[in-house]
Amino acid sequence: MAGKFITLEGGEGAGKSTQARLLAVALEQMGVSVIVTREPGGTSAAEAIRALLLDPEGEGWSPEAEVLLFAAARADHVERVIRPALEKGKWVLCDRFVDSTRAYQGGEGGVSDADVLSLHRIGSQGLLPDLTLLIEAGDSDTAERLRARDGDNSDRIGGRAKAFHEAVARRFADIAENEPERFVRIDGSGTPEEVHGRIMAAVHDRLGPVG
Ligand code: T5A
Repeated sequence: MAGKFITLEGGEGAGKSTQARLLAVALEQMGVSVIVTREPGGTSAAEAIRALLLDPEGEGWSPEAEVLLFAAARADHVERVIRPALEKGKWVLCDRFVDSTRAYQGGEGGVSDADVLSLHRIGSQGLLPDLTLLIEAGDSDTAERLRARDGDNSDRIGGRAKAFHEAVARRFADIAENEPERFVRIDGSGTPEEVHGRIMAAVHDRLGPVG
């Protein structure tokens, strides 16, 4: 596959979507053909699964059912959008991917990392990004950003307890430390432009000259 696959990971409000957009603009200015997509979602079927998973009024799912739904949404997304784009030489920027399942449903979420990765192998042929940017912003920064944007409205997973989100952050950090060849940890504090500067430095460092 000729294109590059970059994922952005981190907790709610870390700035993933903002940074995906800024990175896409910068890459396009360098002559790279880019698509920006997200998980759960990215295809009509996967967006339907997203609605089932995140509906704050929904009954909720067992950890096992939840992990299967994320894997099913991802399988469709990989088959219909991500692989075809990479095969055409496009760069794919994806807001969350399998590492979110490992961090949220794995560990504290109740499903083993080995099981999450097995489902990923079955559903998505184990596709892994060329580069994963883990954006880490402090609790006070993210709480303020989310309050300003969402008020009291959060989705079913985003609305879980603080301890759950702290465990997710630790789990992301552990995964990144164990897979240093794929991950770069990005300081998510400061202005969006400052974070973008750190991301561009990481992309050049890991993927070489662009364009
Ligand atoms: N989930 C997902 C799982 O449990 N398992 C999985 O496998 C997957 C794929 C998805 C939910 O599903 C869970 C995780 C999530 O709970 P989502 O809405 O797609 O939900 O994801 P969130 O991470 O919740 O999305 P957010 O939009 O809340 O976070 P982002 O994308 O990290 O943040 P962003 O860029 O939208 O920024 C948030 C706000 O802050 C501002 C932005 O303008 C925006 O208003 N902002 C900044 N403000 C000041 N300084 C900066 N540097 C800023 N950067 C952004």
